[in-house]
Amino acid sequence: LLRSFSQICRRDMSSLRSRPYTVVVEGNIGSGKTTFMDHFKQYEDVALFSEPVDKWTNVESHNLLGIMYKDPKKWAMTFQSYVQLTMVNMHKQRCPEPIKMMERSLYSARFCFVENLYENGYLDGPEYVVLDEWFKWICSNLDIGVDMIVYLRTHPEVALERMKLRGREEESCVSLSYLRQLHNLHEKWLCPGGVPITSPPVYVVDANRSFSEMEKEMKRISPLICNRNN
Ligand code: DGT
Repeated sequence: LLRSFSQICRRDMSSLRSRPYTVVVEGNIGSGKTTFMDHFKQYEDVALFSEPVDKWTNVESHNLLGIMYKDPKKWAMTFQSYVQLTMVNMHKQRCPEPIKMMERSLYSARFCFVENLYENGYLDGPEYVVLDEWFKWICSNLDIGVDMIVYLRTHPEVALERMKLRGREEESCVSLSYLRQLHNLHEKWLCPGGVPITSPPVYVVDANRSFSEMEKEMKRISPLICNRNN
């Protein structure tokens, strides 16, 4: 399945671009995706699409993120099903600007979170298969390709510190071991064998550094995203 990821993105590239140049910002919980994306607010040709956490915490007044963390065995399937819907919506949302920058994607939901919940026994076989069938159908029938991934790579310990500092109530039970598992799945997907995949190109950022140091990195990466000739 991981191998088919490149094919999904390649196939879509040849399909006369029914979508804008799409950059996806990935990284563990607390890796600094929001801060990274904030930097791009200054560019007129970039449209920012933040992760719909507000929807996840309030679907007709149900806090799906909260109940998923409280009782994953009971609610993981419901939550992932909704994440998948909101992510497809984000991939397909109209974007008037030539560059679309998204926080996370359908892919991290599938390759990192769904995988992790299954490996930990929070999703049963039938639930996992149904989510996967939906995922595969979406990939085969909708243009949800990605042109570039920015991977904010952090030590899980650093991610934990930042997450605690932010203090999102739903995440109070998130442990270091959970962040380690998610970190390993991001690595397996984006940097198998320690080397970033090339299709779509993955730009790896050492996001352990302070936010002021990260500013320099953001300035360095901006021209790669904003001044392309395609
Ligand atoms: P940042 O700016 O790097 O600190 O980003 P965060 O931590 O605000 O955003 P993110 O995507 O890492 O996670 C927001 C919350 O939603 C966090 O508790 C993890 C959870 N989450 C995101 N996507 C999924 C998913 O597909 N499945 C599950 N179970 N949780 C998810």
